[in-house]
Amino acid sequence: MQAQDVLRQLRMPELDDVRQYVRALPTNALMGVGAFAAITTYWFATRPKALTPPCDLMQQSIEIPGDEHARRSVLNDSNDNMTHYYSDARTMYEVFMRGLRVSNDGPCLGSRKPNQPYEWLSYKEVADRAENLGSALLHRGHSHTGDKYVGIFSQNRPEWTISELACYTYSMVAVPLYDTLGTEAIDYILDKASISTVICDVSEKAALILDCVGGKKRSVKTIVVVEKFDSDLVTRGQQSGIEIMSLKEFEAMGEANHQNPVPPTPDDLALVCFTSGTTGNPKGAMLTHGNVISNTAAFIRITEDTLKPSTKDVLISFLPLAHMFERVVEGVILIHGARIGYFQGDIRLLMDDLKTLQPTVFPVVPRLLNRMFDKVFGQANTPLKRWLLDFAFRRKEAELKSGVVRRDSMWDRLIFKKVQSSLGGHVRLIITGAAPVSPTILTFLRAALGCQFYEGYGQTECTAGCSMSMPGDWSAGHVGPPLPCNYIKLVDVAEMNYLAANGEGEVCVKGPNVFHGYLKDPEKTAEAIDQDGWLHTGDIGKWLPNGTLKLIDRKKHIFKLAQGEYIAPEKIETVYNRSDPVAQIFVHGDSLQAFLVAVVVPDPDFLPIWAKKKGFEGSYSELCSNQDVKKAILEDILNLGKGAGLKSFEQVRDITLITEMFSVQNGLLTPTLKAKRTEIYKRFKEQLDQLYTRMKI
Ligand SMILES: *[C@@H]1O[C@H](CO)[C@@H](O)[C@H](O)[C@H]1NC(C)=O
Ligand SMILES: *[C@@H]1O[C@H](CO)[C@@H](O)[C@H](O)[C@H]1NC(C)=O
Ligand SMILES: *[C@@H]1O[C@H](CO)[C@@H](O)[C@H](O)[C@H]1NC(C)=O
Ligand SMILES: CC(=O)N[C@H]1CO[C@H](CO)[C@@H](O)[C@@H]1O
Repeated sequence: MQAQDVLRQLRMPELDDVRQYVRALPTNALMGVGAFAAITTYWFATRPKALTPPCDLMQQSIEIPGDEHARRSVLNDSNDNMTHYYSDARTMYEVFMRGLRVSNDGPCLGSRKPNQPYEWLSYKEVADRAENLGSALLHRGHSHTGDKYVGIFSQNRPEWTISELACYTYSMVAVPLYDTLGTEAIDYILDKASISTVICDVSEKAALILDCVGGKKRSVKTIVVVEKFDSDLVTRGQQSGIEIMSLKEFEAMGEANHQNPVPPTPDDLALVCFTSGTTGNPKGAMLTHGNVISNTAAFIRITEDTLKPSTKDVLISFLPLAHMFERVVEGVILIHGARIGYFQGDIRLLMDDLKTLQPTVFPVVPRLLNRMFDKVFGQANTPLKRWLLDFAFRRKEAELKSGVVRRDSMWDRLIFKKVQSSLGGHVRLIITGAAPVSPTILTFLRAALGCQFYEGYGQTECTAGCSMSMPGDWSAGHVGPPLPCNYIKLVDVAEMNYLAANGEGEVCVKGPNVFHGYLKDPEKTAEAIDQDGWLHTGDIGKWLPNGTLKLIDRKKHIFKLAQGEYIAPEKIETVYNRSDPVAQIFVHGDSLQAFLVAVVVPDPDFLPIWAKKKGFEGSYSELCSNQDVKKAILEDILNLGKGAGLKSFEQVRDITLITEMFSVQNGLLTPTLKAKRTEIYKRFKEQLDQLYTRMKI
């Protein structure tokens, strides 16, 4: 096949220059697949320059003096912490005011109705509405000294950011709520933060708050609803002593009772972000303005020479604002007077929103990247297309390795144009965070999308990020060096054989982005931040030779038995879990005991079949209370343990059978289906204690 045919088959109109170049070559060079050598030559001839990285990419972090092997970014020449970037923007309130000034009251927040263009509120309009809303909150009894927590329970939309700014304008504190917390957790939060006002987007969420409160004595007095609601909701509210108001009414009330702003200081609280962990109730991470500003500043610092945002930039906002990742990205946008366009609230319409908005900034999570990757590969449905896709990827990957990111090469025009224009065609910054992304997918999409594409790592307790990849380092499989706002050190986890001296250990973070503890929870706070101010993340990291951090493991739940042996119960559970009659298992031990015990939930479907083979009859609950069945199950899991190489002290000595499945509903699993170990222990403490007492007799 001739090169021209290959090109024509792809139906790419703008390739005349390439065709001409190809035509000018001797015929034999054009034969077959060999033509691609010529195209490659063309590519070399037109190869662009790499962007200049902000530091030597072979040394992206350096060790700070002291014996802890802590490391910091190389972007500052001293051991100063970076608290802010612009001295006129040291709180989230000032961030907004700066945006208002530098954009000269330009467009700020945009939203759209189905199949309509975006409509924009200007910076001044947003600030005015925030003052009205904030004044109404004060009028209802909120104040920065007393009742300062305000619930925001909404999808991303302009009113979210207006409500948040209303809080900041009067030094009050936003407390984001979100669906996946579940009613029990939401009720817990309302109570913990003594929230008297919740701003909801739709009446369903207001109803959910009423459900949470139920007949209980709670602090909620007002629910403000953005969208339409009916009189039933108002009546239901009245029954619980809660006033339901529309946002419009509420803003009008504020306008009639206007108060002058009471701007916060960097040390004032900005948000309390509740996160659900694997144990117990959600924890409210307290973040100050200074926390958020330092994290924002670090991002701006890293990219200041390669990507400084301007008023022309547009962010597509669809990742939940209740999470700090999206909040920090919005901060970077607002501080530069750029624009935020919200998706319509339906992720299935995101592609349409992208095409209409044509954003330049696109924050993503790995799940979405996986889907994009699958889609691009799905479309390459013939061997030739697949081969071309791979070939084009290899060429662009080679460019990435030399630091070049672009989307004007012939490979972009030939192959990658489609995926690029599906994002609106103007994206120049993508940042992924929140979960690990596969290196293969990251590298492929970096090549395909041809824009600056960063990977960050962090958690709410350090605001959002503590490390991020550097401009120019487009290699995957690490999460970059520490941000300029924090140090990172790795701490020994001896029981898992990770030692700081080998450059491995638990990732610990210290700096002005580290949170100020969990709301009214000194115990959990002390577990997260040690006496020297280091946040312990629970992730295991490893330093790479060029000073970047690679995440390699998660610190497991581990305890010592009385004789001093370390036990990782999850590892043992995974082995025992393979037993046919076992549906769920919880292995328990503590350092006062010399052996392990477990509670087992037999599988309701398999237990009867399995038991019958062993000669036992009866209903599920009869079998579960049959001591001989228990013995048979114990024997089965011990055999599995032996086969899997568990040491004798890792094998359980006895078990007890229970019929209650661990579930999200009964509070024994997290929404992501991980075992809440503390809760499971509490629930079955009596049975577990009995196992120990029985063994001693
Ligand atoms: C930087 O921050 C750390 C932890 O917050 C603190 O211990 C250190 O003294 C700070 N350094 C400077 C120069 O302020
Ligand atoms: C940094 O080191 C890692 C691991 O050795 C490597 O994969 C990556 O390409 C390096 N980055 C640069 C820019 O050399
Ligand atoms: C046990 O096995 C089930 C099904 O095979 C799986 O969903 C579950 O995650 C496993 N649990 C553990 C602790 O390995
Ligand atoms: C010593 C030093 O270079 N400090 C700098 C760290 O970074 C911030 C933000 O760029 C600068 O303001 C400091 O001067």
